[in-house]
Formats: sequence, structure tokens, C-alpha cells
Amino acid sequence: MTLLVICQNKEPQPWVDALMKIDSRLDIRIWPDEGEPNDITFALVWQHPHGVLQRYPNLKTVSSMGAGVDHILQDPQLPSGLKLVRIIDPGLVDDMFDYLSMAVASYRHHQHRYFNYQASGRWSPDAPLKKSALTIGVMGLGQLGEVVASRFAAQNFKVVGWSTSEKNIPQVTAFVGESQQKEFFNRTNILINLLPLTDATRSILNAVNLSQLKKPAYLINVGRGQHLVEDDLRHLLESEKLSGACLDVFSEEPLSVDHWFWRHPQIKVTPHVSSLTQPDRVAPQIVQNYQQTFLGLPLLNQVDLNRGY
Ligand code: NDP
Ligand code: OXD
Repeated sequence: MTLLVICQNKEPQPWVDALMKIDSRLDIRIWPDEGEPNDITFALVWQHPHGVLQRYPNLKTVSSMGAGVDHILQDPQLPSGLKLVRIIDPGLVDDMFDYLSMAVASYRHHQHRYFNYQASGRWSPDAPLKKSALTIGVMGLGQLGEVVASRFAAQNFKVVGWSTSEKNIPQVTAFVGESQQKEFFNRTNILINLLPLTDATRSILNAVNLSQLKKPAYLINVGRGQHLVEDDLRHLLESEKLSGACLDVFSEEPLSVDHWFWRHPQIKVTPHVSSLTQPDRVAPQIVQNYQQTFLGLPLLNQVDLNRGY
């Protein structure tokens, strides 16, 4: 029984070290040096090359290295009958809220503009946008979105949220499903996307939906790049329907050096860092799932394959 780490765009060694600290007897291998394929029963993956999981006939459980599992479910050759688990970690929520607070404060205080003025030594002060005049809309009220919405509400922002099922979050007006989607957008100035990527949410950040935001409108995308229709964003910025965007996730990661996002004066780019999973923090839940797989016991944070998140 062996745990295989398969990752692209992340270093595998810190994960191996963190897992070995929990149990030094673990048999861990790093793809592509997996040894005998029959040994592999558990895979810990991030953006694995599609098709590779088919090589392991005894593979039972696949764990994402992060909160999202879209990178696993997008594999057209994903073997059937696998169990899929993801990371749920209170530390992720804290980091995510800090990042989002920074993005919201930076928008309210015109930081994009001042950074652009700095190049030409331009002194042109403006009052910050008033908190009381801005409503934050959180799309996705799950492990991350619910806490984020509550914390912004506790900071005296008006907050609305949107999800599939009904929520009761103090001081947050929650909208549900497609029938209330338009109302949610109509009430929102600063849109925070914390949805998982599924067939239902792909391209949801499009011209029709984003045009429904209340002005001034600003987009913060920390969900997934494929939620956003990139050309629509360009047109919305040009037509001043959106004042700007802060983007942490992209359809292609790493974002290519010649992508127009890097040079657009109203776009801030960060390299998928709004809340990074720390191997040491989450190794215990991964080792527990590895052991429970062996014992045939229920797993932590198992993903519903029908819902896709
Ligand atoms: P959860 O699965 O806990 O929550 C997802 C939320 O989205 C739920 O509230 C769910 O509704 C809602 N939702 C799903 N589909 C729809 C839909 N079609 N319409 C309306 N609402 C919908 O996820 P997390 O909070 O843990 O994470 C959310 C996403 O954030 C991840 O999938 C990942 O893509 C991204 N992420 C990004 C990170 C980064 O560093 N940039 C770090 C971590 C996560 P309901 O509650 O009713 O089921
Ligand atoms: C993610 C993560 O799912 O980094 O994006 O956890």
C-alpha cells in the first residue's frame, strides 16, 4: 500500500516531508518515479497530467492538494469507482479573508490608480469610496464563502451572498439558485467569486451577468479562471461597466508572460496565492484519509461526484 504524490506547478518535497513527519513508516513515492504501479492505492494530486491515474489498477482514493477538485474531475480518463477527497482547513479561510480584505481596501483606496501615477510622479489624491455606499456580493457560501461573508459583515459592509441551497448567515442577505441570481448581481458592487468550477458555474463571470452589477462595480476572482470570460472582462472595462478587477486564478496557470492581463492598468494579477494550502497544516487529514482507505472506513471531506464539488 503506497501513497503517490503527483503534482505540477507545486513542489512535491514539502508534501512528502509533512506526511513523513506524521508517520515516518509511510511508503510515499513521487510521480513519475512510482515504482510498481500495482502498489499505488492513494494519490495526492495537483494538476496531474490527464490519463496518468489510469496506470494504477489498485488506486482507491484521490486527494486534492487544495480545496478545489475541478483539476481532477476535468481528466477525461479519470478511472471510475474512485473516491475523491479535498482539503478543508480553517487556515485557508483566514488567509483567504486577509487577501480579500486587502483587495477590497485596495479598491476602495484607489491603489491601482496611485500605483499607475507613481511611474510619472503624479500627485492626485481622491477620497476613498465610502464603505456605506458599497455592497459586497459573495458567490458561493461554502467553507470559505460563508466565513468571508460574515467577516465582511462584521466590518460594517453591506453583504449579500449566493449559493445553491438556503443559508442563514447573520447580517448577510442570502440569495438562492438561478431564480435569485439577477437580484444578487443587482445588489452587488464588489463581486467576490468563491464558487467551485462545475458545468453549472463555468463562464458565469460573463458580460450579461457582470453588466447587472451595481455601479461602481469591481470584480475579485479567487474561484477559478474558467469562471471568467476573458474577452467579456476586457469589454466591460473598456465600456466602464466595471472599474477594475483583481484576479488570482486563470484558465491557464501559470499565466503566460504575454497575456494582456499583466499590462492592463485596471487589472491586478496575483499567482494563485489568495490562500495557499500549507502542507504541514493539512498533512494530518491526508494521512488519516490514507489510513481510512486501507481500513475501508468513511473518509474525511469526501466530494460528491454528482455535484462536482
Ligand atoms: P465549498 O464546496 O465548501 O463551497 C462551494 C459553494 O458554492 C457552496 O456554497 C455551494 O452552494 C456554492 N455553489 C456551488 N455551485 C453553485 C451554483 N451552481 N450556483 C450557486 N452556488 C453554487 O467550496 P470552498 O468554499 O471550500 O471553495 C470554493 C472554491 O474556492 C474552490 O472550489 C476553489 O475553486 C476556490 N479556491 C481558491 C483558492 C485560491 O487560492 N485562489 C483557495 C481555495 C479555494 P451550497 O452551499 O448550496 O452547496
Ligand atoms: C485551490 C487551493 O483549490 O489552492 O485553489 O486550495
